[in-house]
Amino acid sequence: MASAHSEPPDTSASPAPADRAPAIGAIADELIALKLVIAGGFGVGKTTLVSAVSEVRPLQTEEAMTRPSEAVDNVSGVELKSTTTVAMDYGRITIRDGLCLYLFGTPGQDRFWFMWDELTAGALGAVVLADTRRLDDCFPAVDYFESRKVPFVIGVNCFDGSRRYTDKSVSRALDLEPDTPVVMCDARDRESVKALLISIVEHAGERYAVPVPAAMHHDG
Ligand SMILES: Nc1nc2c(ncn2[C@@H]2O[C@H](COP(=O)(O)OP(=O)(O)O)[C@@H](O)[C@H]2O)c(=O)[nH]1
Ligand SMILES: [Mg+2]
Repeated sequence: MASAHSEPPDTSASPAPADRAPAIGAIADELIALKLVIAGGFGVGKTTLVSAVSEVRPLQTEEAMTRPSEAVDNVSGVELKSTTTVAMDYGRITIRDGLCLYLFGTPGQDRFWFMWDELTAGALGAVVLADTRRLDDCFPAVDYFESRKVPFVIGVNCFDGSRRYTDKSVSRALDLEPDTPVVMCDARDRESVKALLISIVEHAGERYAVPVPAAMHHDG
């Protein structure tokens, strides 16, 4: 049987400076818990994504949308959306033995901006979900993470019937830094979301120049 754990982290190299990044390589044999933020515009599929992969019953704070909030939250282009996340989504997924990802969804509505700093504190990175029919909606999240140097990937949630774009054209349209990955996904599909989450862990690992644990070798 091929071992997925054959490469212990090289501890002989000089240790990473303490002020650099979460020491994700240093504790490869122990439980690693990483925090990820799931961001993106209103109705893009954040709650759906967290629910699709979470092993714990996602803590959701969906509320039926009231008439007064309809005026505040822009629902144009978001079909059949009758609930809204009033605070945040929370979920957990085990990628392999010993590697757990904790997911924190941002509230989509502009009036909850004040929560983003709290949510992002201590996060390894972020996923910005995008809907190509409303690409502009993810600009604020892209700006937020770029300006704070938080590694992120774009997850293009491919809604049924929406036009397909290449990762390059999405990257150009959002004016992303060239190394920011763009990953096509289906927020309803566990394996698709898992692949998206692995891509952010790997991207953050490269960004921080920390050996990403053999953890990333996953079986299906
Ligand atoms: N067809 C399709 N519908 C989706 C997908 N992702 C989310 N939805 C639907 O889009 C609506 C908004 O999703 P939601 O997760 O609440 O968005 P949020 O505001 O970002 O949390 C819900 O009715 C979902 O069922 C998808 O990938 N395909
Ligand atoms: Mg939501």
